[in-house]
Amino acid sequence: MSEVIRVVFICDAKYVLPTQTAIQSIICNDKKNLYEIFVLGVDVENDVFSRLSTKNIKISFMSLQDKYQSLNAKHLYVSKAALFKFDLAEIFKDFDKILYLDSDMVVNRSLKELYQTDLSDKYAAVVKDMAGEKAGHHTKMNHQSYFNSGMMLLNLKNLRQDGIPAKLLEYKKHEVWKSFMDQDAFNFVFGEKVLYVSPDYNLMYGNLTFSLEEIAVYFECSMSEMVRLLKKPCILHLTNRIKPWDDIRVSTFKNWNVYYEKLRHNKKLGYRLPRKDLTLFQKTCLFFSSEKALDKRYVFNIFGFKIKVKHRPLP
Ligand SMILES: [Mn+2]
Repeated sequence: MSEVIRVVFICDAKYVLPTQTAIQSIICNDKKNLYEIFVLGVDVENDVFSRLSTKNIKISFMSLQDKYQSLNAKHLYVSKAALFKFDLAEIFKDFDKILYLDSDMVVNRSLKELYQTDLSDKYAAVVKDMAGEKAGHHTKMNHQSYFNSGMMLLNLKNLRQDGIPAKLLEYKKHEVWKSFMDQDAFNFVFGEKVLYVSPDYNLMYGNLTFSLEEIAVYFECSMSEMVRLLKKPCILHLTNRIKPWDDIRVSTFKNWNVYYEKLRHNKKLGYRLPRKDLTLFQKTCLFFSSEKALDKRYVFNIFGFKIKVKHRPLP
């Protein structure tokens, strides 16, 4: 019997839809391996996740707020979501390993290969954060590298052994660093006891505002390999400042919308979601229109006919 792939998402009220879409993307790309997906709700009461379970993928929803009420008061500088994230090794006491994923992600392939990564004595398998490193986030903690905490294959056993959850909470002493609060905490506390894996497993599209050559050199892979990864990474991290569920114009919309459409048509969801992309009619109008702003009313002429098109306002 193959190993169960355990995945955890932390979801606040604003991220219900992105979390459902991320889960849908996992469902679409692995019909074979067994998964247990946990959604930890932060101020989310409604379980709109477990109903999406399939033959091989069991989804559970947990709302843990009570346990953290007192903690939260003591750690004013840390969000509730970060408290959960710091405490994953304690929340999942019975497991030795779990894959933490941000909700602003889509998965384009099976997670089996990543999940089987041998962590040995490391705390986590992570991907380097090129933008963070170029901005020098690692230098303030005297580290050689800086990783993104949106995808972490966590070695829960070692984290518990070394009392890491408590150390992550203690990190609030460094609140002066402000930016990337929880990401800095993970970098600071994990130190360099992390295993760097391919950017295939956390491709931060919105952050990679560098030339293809720079990116390939940074991640130590060939240009052609980098092109392949950029086209369809195993895990696409929607790090754009504007998210595809808010605006269809962002570069990652196309990839994200594949799974959003599957979710929309998933009968188990039990309610109707609005379509996000343009209708064929709107696309045709746009093709003939000289103006490309999508959130306006267009008036233009085709063979002398005056045509008005009003785009749906972006949700
Ligand atoms: Mn993220």
